Amino acid sequence: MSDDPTQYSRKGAVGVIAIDRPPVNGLGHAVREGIHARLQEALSDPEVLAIVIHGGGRMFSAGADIKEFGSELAFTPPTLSEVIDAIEGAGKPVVAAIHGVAAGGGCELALGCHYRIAGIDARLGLPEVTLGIIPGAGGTQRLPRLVGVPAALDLIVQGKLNPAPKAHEIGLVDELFEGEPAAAGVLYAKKLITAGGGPRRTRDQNERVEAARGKDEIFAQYRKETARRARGLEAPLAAIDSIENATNLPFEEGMKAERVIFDRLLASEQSQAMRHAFFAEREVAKIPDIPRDTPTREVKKAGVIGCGTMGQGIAMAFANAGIPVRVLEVDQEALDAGLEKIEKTYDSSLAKGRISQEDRDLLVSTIAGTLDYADMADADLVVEAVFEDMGLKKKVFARLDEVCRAGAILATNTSTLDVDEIAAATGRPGDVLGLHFFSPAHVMRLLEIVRGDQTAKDVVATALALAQQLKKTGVVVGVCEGFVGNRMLLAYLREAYFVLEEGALPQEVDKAICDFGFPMGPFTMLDMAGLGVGYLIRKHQAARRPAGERYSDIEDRIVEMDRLGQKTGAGWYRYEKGDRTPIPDPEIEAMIVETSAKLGIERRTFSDAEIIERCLYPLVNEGAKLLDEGIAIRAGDIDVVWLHGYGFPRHKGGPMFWADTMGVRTIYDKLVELQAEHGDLLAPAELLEELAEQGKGFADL
Ligand code: T1G
Ligand code: NAD
Repeated sequence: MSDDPTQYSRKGAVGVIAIDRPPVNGLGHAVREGIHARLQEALSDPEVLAIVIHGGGRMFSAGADIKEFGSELAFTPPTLSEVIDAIEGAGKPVVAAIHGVAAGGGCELALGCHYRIAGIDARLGLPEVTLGIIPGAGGTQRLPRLVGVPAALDLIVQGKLNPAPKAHEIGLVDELFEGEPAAAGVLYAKKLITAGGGPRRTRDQNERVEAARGKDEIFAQYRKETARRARGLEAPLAAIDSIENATNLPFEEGMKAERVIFDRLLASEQSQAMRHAFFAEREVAKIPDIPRDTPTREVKKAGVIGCGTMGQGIAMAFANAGIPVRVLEVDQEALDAGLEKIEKTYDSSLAKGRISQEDRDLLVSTIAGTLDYADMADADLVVEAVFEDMGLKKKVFARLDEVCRAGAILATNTSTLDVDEIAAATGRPGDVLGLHFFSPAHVMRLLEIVRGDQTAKDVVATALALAQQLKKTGVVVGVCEGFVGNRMLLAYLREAYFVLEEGALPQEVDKAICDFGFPMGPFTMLDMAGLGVGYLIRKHQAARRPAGERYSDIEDRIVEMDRLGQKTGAGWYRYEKGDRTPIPDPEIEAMIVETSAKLGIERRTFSDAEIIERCLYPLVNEGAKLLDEGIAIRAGDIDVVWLHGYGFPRHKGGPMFWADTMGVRTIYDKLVELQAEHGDLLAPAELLEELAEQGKGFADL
């Protein structure tokens, strides 16, 4: 075995197998082969009375090597199930010593061992459903035998990693340890030998599955909740089926059934989409001209200018990451109002039991208010979040340029404005970039990192590191109006408005988009975000709109009726007091119908498929333009922006991945058709045309 990422050593009567395949000890073919061979070595060594398996580097194992999926190697013997069966059937006790993470196949490997010990800060779980599959090497059959059906359902169907103390509590782990896994494993194995502890096959421990045999109500109830929570996802429901099999079928039959389900899901579009999302999320941090080891600047103190909707959330994002932050406002009244809202938000988290009183007090004390720019002098990074007005933002940046220390990073949270023009208001454009948070900023995971023409590489690298610190997904984008997310959003909304003028109603469009997999449709989303920001942006754009270009003013008229959405109890829909359920409003429907008449448009019905085409194809088309212009580095980055910032369904992989599943040719042809009918706003992007003609997709870029 030339490429053997496993090592074997003996510590007295204990044989030690170490997995050493950075970065995450993925159980690719070479690793499986190595473990299998080392196991035979230990089993055939008469001196060895017990065996320990542990991982090298930062974890036990992240499971099957996802990169091998779709290649022959994934199923070249020994398969993972064969390796696990060999361990389980061993005549000597085998101990899994887990540190860092044991996920998926890594956890299944441990389930096949006779004993499991885990580092106090380790995490264990079977997150396969997050990849659109189910555990495929016995996880759905062995886990319920160890922890019982309810705990197994929670772990597998929700796909979360459990902290080791919890894993110990439910019986997944036999003992917790501190320190090195190899040493802890050997110590435990020696105790076993002394105590005469022998092999203990998980497959034989049937008590806990028998306890749930025939209790269909457990599974029926879980299916009901899961169908609601994981709307449209195949894997979570399939996992319930497989766990139910564990209670009703003999082990081997349950294993066979698990394999059938696994293979079906592995080939599914949903799983391909979710695996794409997994790797796309990891690719976003790789910037072609900025090496991963580029030194970053320290961000230990932060500042925020403006404590409105975004300023409050941004300040809380810093505080939640343990970074002390000062917020500056125009006057005491505005400052007090902003700080009060922050306290209220933490108080509601306290009331919901999400944080303790102590945490609440600490977080609130991490945020301080000021009216004095001098208090920004020692900040390492300042984020501006004042009104969306270029003149005002330039004034703020000029002031920050005067007071902030050399080397401080100055960021703007603008949604649409030109970051280079803002940077030019300072004498240090290399230290300026956009940090585009999404509302609510302390919750939404996406952070668009807007790289200006002169933004220094270490500033971009620092922003990427900061995104991780704030538990956000940072995506680097170039400067253009609306950057990646909002620019595509505008194309999507534009067509949604036009579809209303041509015959659909808000609730029909929202239903089609919801059924597609979004958490909500455009009109419910607009009412939730507030119609004010969009109105200002459209007013701002009006001056530059080409004469004669089609424009729908329905939403402007709604805003001018002081209907700003949920916060005013009415927008596209109306809302009962204290209730966020959108209620179709005849007044708005009448306004839409009257608009069609005024425009001379004969209204018609729209199928859900037509609504999807009309709203999502232009969104993809705008994505293609953004790739062409180099505003987005990769198609996968655009997918990550939409998955984390706009609720694009993960089981569709993101707009660009979805476009490939639809076929770029299909989308191109449809856009050509729509352009002929509705005008050049729907003209296909050059890149889309190129790919269509070459029979390629965005994945080929
Ligand atoms: N296979 C291949 N590559 C993987 C991988 C895996 N399982 N897990 C991580 N990587 C790569 C990742 O792309 C990145 O690469 C690097 O490792 C560091 O990852 C039969 C079939 C373990 C919690 O779902 O959740 O087992 O970008 O940045 O933040 O039932 O990685 O550096 O080139 O995420 O410290 C089930 C997936 C597989 C766990 C660590 N396993 N991994 O997080 O590092 S299916 C999972 C994670 C399975 C069996 C089935 C996380 C992590 P690069 P990272 P991290
Ligand atoms: P907002 O109106 O809620 O808050 C702006 C705050 O800035 C107000 O509290 C105001 O008092 C303060 N302010 C104004 N002039 C100031 C000055 N000279 N010095 C200090 N403070 C000043 O607006 P918002 O929604 O928080 O938006 C802020 C910025 O974030 C805008 O650029 C907007 O485009 C952008 N943004 C908004 C959203 C969103 O969903 N609301 C999302 C992303 C980005």
